[in-house]
Amino acid sequence: GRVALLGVPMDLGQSRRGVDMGPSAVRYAGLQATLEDLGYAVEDLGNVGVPLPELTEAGDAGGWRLRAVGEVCREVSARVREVAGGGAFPVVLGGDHSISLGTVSGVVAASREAGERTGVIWVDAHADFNTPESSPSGNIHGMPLATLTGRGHGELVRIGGEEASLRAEDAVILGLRSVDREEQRLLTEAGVHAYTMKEIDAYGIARVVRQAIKRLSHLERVHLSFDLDSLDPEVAPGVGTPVRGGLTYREAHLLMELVNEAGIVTSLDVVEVNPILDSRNATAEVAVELVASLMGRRILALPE
Ligand code: DIR
Ligand code: MN
Ligand code: MN
Ligand code: MN
Repeated sequence: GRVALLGVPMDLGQSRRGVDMGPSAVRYAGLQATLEDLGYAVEDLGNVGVPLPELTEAGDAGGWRLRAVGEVCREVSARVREVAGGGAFPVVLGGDHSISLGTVSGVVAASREAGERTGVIWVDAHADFNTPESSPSGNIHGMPLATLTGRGHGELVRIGGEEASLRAEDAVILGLRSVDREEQRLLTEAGVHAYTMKEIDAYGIARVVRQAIKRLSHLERVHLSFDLDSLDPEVAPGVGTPVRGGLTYREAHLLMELVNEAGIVTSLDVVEVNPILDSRNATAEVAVELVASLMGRRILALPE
């Protein structure tokens, strides 16, 4: 198969600098060679341009950020639509999680052209289901899943056109352990199914992942949005909003291995890697290993 890599050095969806270096960190950790080793033909499309806050932020700070996130994500959406429409598997490297507004609307546009329906697996410590009204931080990276289901900033909701990109029932969250008060209400009302760390602890990651996959079995395509803060901070320290009690190294791999076995995922984004906060690029390295598991790496790889 063919894989297309696209970097989005976006740090405007939150306030910690350094996440704009995520695409470099993941490339440096060997993503392309790892995928080629698995037999993929990989094309790196480079990065989408993202404006620097230092050069532009004077004056109307919030409004400028919102417009810039919208512009970048429209560009990401167009690029991803083209890649997915051409039959390659898009792997989009963040940047903060606001970039998924572009990735998901792009894959959804391509799937609609093919008469197909897309869902998402959102692997994250957070629900990313805030709206401007509910959000205590105001950070756009805490809003993308709500926005993609039609809730929030109008100019971001409409990145993919008039219709919302996703139906709430076509999204599942895995690894959840930090939700804001109002966000909780929105999430429950919308009917997004969240598998929290409590279910993962109680039933085991394998059972939970199989249930999540079954819940999405009516869909032709599934996008996996992977926020590295889903992992425990001891495994992935290089993230802007670490939360204790996350996925272990093996839980995350088994998640990816089971999703690979199910053969349902058709696009991916890898977000929130922040090398400034990291320990010798460990978080980008674990990200690359997890992408390998998702894309078919086997512990026993020789044919029987
Ligand atoms: C928090 C944190 N719920 C917010 N969200 C993060 O700012 O809305 N998402 N970190 O990844
Ligand atoms: Mn997130
Ligand atoms: Mn998160
Ligand atoms: Mn985050």
